[in-house]
Amino acid sequence: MQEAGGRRQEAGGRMQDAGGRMQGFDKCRNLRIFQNLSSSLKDREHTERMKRALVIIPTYNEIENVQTIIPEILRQDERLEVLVVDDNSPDGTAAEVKRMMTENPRIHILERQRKMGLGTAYLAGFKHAIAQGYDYVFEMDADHSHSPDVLPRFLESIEEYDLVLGSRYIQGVNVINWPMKRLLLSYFANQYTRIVTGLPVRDATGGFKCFRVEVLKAIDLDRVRSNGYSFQIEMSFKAWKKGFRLHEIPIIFMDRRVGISKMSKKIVREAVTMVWRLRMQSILGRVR
Ligand SMILES: Nc1nc2c(ncn2[C@@H]2O[C@H](COP(=O)(O)OP(=O)(O)O)[C@@H](O)[C@H]2O)c(=O)[nH]1
Ligand SMILES: [Mg+2]
Repeated sequence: MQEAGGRRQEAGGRMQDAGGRMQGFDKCRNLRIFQNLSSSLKDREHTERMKRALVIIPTYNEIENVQTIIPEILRQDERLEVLVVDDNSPDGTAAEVKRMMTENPRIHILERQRKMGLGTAYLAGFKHAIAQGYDYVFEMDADHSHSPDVLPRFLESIEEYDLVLGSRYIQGVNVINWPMKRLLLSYFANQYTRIVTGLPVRDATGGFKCFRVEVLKAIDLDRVRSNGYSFQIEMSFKAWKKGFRLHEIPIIFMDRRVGISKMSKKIVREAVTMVWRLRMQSILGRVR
C-alpha cells in the first residue's frame, strides 16, 4: 500500500509542476489541496477494495444449484470470490464448477476424494483461505437456502465484528418450507445449545456466516472435532470463548427446491453430545 500511495504522490507532484509552469505556484495551491484530498480518498477506497472475501460452499450433488448460486453471489460485490469444496459428487458438480472457472477467475474449487462431511469440507476451505490471504471468509450452502442478497449486509457488519452469524431466530422464526418436525428440532436444539454452553446467540446451528480470518487463525483447526450441525456450534463457541465479537443479523432460510438434504440422525446425535464436550472444555480452560 505504501508503495502504491508513494507512486500516487509522485504522480500528483508531476501534475503540480505542470500547473506551476502554466499558472504560477500560488494559484495552484487550492488545486493541489484538492488533488491531495482526492488522492487520499482514493487511497482509502483502494485500501477497502483490497479486502478479499471468500465464500466457501461445500457441495455434494449440487450440480443444478452451483450453476445458479455462484453467479448470484459474485454479482453482490466485487470483493467476493467463491471456493467450492466438492466431495467427488457423482452428479458431476466438480466438472461443472471447473467449466464455470474457465469463464470467471473469481471461482475456485477444492476437490476431495470422497464424501467426508460438511465440517471437514469447511476446515479444508478455511485452511485454503488462510494460506491465500483472504480477509473475510464466508460459509454458505449451495442449495439456495441462504440468499445471496444478504451478503452485502454481512460485509458491512464484518467491518465492526469478528464473526457475523445469519440468524433465523432473531426476528421471530424465519424458516420457509421446512416440515414442522424439522423446524421444532432446530429451534429446540438452539435453546438447548444456549442453556448448555452459554453461547449468547439465538441461532447457533445456522450455516450462513462470515469470519474475519483472524478468528480462523486463532482457532486450532486441527482440533475441531464435529462435522455436522455441531460444527457450526463448535466454531462459534470457540470464537466467543476466545473473546471475539459475535453479531447476529436476520436472514430468511428457505428449504431447498432442488437436490436432496444430507441431514441425518447421526448429525443430530453428534450435536447433542458435542455441546457437553464444549462445556467441559470451557470449565477446564481447554478451549483451543
Ligand atoms: N463437500 C461436502 N458438502 C456437503 C456434505 N454434506 C452436505 N454438504 C453440503 O452442505 C450444504 C448443506 O447441506 P444440506 O444437505 O443442504 O443440509 P440441510 O440444509 O441441513 O438439509 C449443501 O451445500 C450440501 O451440498 C459433505 O459430506 N461434503
Ligand atoms: Mg440445505
